Amino acid sequence: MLQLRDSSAPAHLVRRADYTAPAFWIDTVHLTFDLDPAKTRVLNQMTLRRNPDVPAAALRLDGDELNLARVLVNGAGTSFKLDAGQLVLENLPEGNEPFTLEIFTTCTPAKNTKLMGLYVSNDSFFTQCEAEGFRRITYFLDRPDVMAMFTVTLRADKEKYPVLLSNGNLLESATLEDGRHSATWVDPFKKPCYLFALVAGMLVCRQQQVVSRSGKPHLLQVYVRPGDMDKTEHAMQSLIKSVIWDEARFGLALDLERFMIVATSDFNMGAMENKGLNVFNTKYVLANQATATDVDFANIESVVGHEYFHNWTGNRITCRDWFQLSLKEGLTVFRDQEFSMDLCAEASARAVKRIEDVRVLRTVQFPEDAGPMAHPVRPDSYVEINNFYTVTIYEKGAEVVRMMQTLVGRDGFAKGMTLYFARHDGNAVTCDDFAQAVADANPESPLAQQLPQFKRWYSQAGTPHLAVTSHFDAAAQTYTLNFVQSCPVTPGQEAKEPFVIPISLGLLGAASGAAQPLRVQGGCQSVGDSHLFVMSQAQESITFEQVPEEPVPSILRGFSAPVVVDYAYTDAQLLTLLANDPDPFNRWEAGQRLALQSAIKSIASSAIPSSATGLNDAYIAAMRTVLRHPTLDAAFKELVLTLPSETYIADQLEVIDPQRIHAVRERMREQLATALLEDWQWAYTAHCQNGAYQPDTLSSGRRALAGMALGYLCLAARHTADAVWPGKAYQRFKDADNMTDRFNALSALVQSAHPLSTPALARFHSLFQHEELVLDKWFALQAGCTDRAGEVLPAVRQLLKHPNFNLRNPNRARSLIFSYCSANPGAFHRTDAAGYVFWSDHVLELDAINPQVAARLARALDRWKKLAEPYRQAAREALQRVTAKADLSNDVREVVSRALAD
Ligand code: B3K
Ligand code: ZN
Repeated sequence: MLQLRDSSAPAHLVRRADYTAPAFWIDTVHLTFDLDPAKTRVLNQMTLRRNPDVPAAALRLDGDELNLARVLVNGAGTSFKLDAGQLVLENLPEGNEPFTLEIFTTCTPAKNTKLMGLYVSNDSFFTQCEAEGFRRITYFLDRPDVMAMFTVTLRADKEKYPVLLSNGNLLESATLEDGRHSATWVDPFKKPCYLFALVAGMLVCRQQQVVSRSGKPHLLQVYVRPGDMDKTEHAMQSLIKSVIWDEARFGLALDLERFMIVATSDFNMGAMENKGLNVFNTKYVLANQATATDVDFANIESVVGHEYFHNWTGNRITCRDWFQLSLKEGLTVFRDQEFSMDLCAEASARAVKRIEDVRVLRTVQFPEDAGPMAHPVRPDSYVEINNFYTVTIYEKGAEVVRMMQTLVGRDGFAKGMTLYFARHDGNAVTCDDFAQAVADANPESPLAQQLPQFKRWYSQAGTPHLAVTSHFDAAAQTYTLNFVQSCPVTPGQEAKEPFVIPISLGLLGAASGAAQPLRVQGGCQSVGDSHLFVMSQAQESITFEQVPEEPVPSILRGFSAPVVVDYAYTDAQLLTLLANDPDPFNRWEAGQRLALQSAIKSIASSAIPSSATGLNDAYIAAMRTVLRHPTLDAAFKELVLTLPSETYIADQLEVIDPQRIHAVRERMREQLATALLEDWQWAYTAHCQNGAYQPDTLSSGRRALAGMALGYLCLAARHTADAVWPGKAYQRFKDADNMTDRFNALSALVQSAHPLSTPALARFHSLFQHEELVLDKWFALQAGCTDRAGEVLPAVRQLLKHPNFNLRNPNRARSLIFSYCSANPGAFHRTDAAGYVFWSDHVLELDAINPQVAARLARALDRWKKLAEPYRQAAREALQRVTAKADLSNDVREVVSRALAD
């Protein structure tokens, strides 16, 4: 038997420009698995034919860590060779007639710690094939533009693996001799191999039938480990809502008789949209009020939706090549965002969702776009495609789709989707094809008129900056806004061309704060209170007429484009926007700008942070007004009162001193805690009772605000030596009937370093020691603690030795190591470099187990070049230490070498 170990094949840059269609098509594939953790046998029987458009002598099939036993062409033995991981067949039948190819291999799922391909988790078998994991199961044309009809037969021990699942419909099942059984599944749709899945194990399921508009019944199933059934109701409800929404909003009905979700606790990412058999990280399936927070419930709804929506955007129409990844991911994130918003009962909850999405984009994607891993939404090259499942592909990609919707309108966008499916259903296509369909369905729209220029959003990396100045002409009663756009240099892209930027605008009266009616110069009539200005040149202006007094501009309402707006707002203007802007996004944004301006001033001043003024009285007063506001809802208040994160503040600065940023922000938190003491007391008391637990937006918002208030009250208590609020927090921690309130109370104690946090943490652990997902929270809270930041690393080191810690489980590794390295800058960036040494040790240790997870951790030092000394030099040394390792994975090597590149 030939053994091939080729995962350490030398790094090879894959370029979009080199795309060629495959030389062979695979029409059908029948896979037969004899499942055994130590040695699984895979028989792969395919029919293939040559692609007459791409003549080639040899068929090259991808493979990785497979043991090859036999190759037959049309039933007879044939010559073959193995070359750079590929199985190469040169003596194939000539002509365009189909031929059969049979390949027999074995693999070792029990030793698969990469969790790509076929692996074992808690004694069950799972697969993960996207992007290139199918080649770890059998030799294949592992590329998304090769779509085949799949039949899958699974054989396994009946007692250990009573449930045998694969894509599509169950054709037959049978009991075999020697205690084994089998099941054969047929997928009625052709699909690329990255959408293949199998699951085998001891699982139970919640199931429900739904009927689509056409009257067809569909069986929905959620499979989990026995013992987790009481945590499946929310995922099932989320799935039902997803089915209904996609049909109502886009006319996209479920095309399968059976749709299954299976949860596993060992998973590299959130979930995977395999056709008809989604595999999920337990984190995005399991929830009940005792173990999951409101945020968990909301995430489950959105991830279940996301994977379900892929059934059309990704599965029915897939990507021609992996450079087109955002074709399915950007579009599907946009769809899941719209789904979550459409489910909101109140308009304010929609705005809250939009703010949360933008916050992720700005705190994670903007830094990515300004760092060494910056890449266009449609990248031009990669070494390891797994490194490109990024916030740029997903979240910025979603913003690009959102801008299209803004430019063609909601109905126009729905028409675009319809045309996209009419043209491309069943095919593997490109981002160009999608944009073309939306434009063609809306020929009069600004999108259609400027399509080639609009598509620069796909090709140019970097976050555009919009410098805005204003001019008020009192005599003429005109108000002009001048816009100048620019985009910073990114790796491999020196010069940028102007983007098409939809800018939603409004004007408020400076004194009254009232929304001003808008009359655009050159336009014929009033356009109401809000105007969409579509900028396409490097510099452009817009003039409003009949403006009696100098107004306050509300720019980029709803965050209508993923850009940075630079406008020299005065504090007074921002206070006007914060109090009055009818656009809730910009209302929130005004508060963020005020806090940011104070933070930046304090960071730049020479005063030591503890005596720096930090937040001014006007800001504090404005926050009090928001907190006590009679009609704003609690979720929105909580967002306004949340200070910009350390990462977001850092992203605004040329040179980053993480300890100074941390100290300034902590000082601001103390100020908010003490200056608003009575207001927090009122807020807690007014929001802490919420009746029977429901994870709806309204009561989630109330719990979030009560949690924030309790956090600030415990922080304030530290300075006043007050024992009452920590005592109340401990009591609430003990008595809470739901995880949100319980965890918020625990956090309040931990984040204020109160002595009661020690018994509380111990109690929490003993209560939930058998709940993996809750233990993740326990680890993450301690690793992410921002108080007494210097003490976090020793605590993390201690927790590494905890019996519940397991580096092989990605959720656990993320909960401890990532929470420290990537989510706690004040504790991670130490002057003694110990945080970076810890980081490099763990990147290397994880790389030997699971390169994909290691490469994510490696990104924690992306922005090292912006660090002040001594951090910068120490970070460089840590990166160099990682690159010096000889047998580093391509995944990690690509990330660290891009970080170190000049
Ligand atoms: N498509 C998968 C992600 C696969 C990641 C591979 N490294 C989940 C999703 O985006 O829905
Ligand atoms: Zn996705």
